[in-house]
Amino acid sequence: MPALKGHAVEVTVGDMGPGMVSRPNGRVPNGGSGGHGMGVMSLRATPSSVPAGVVSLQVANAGALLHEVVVLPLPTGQAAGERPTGGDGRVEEGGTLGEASRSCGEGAGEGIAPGAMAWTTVSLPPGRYELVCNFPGHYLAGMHAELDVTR
Ligand SMILES: [Cu+2]
Repeated sequence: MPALKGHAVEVTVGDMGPGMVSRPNGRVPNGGSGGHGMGVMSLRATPSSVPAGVVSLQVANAGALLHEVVVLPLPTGQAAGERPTGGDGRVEEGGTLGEASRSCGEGAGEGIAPGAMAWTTVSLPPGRYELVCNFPGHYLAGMHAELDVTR
């Protein structure tokens, strides 16, 4: 990965792997509902708050499935995870500010392979943002995190 500009945000995406969603009793450990039988997935960003300006997202896929990270504005009064999903299990991507979905590369691609990294550099004004994985069902399975940009 090349040296990235601006404030770095490390993002780790993950899932419990396909083995965890096909158990004989059809239940997911820890009682997670997991939406659409996709199991429990996660998206974590560190730090969760950065100063306004140039921000570089460095995404590591620690899971067993393809993932991505899309940056969306978070409307006033809405928390991460509250975005409505359509029948395709995805959220609206209107107003997307950036995306990291290219294995071992920058910007938009076909998804980040298991074990691979991806990155993107965006310029963010102060505000609240949500990082999401918009592969079908992944948002409902827990792949969202708030990112706050301060003045
Ligand atoms: Cu995902």
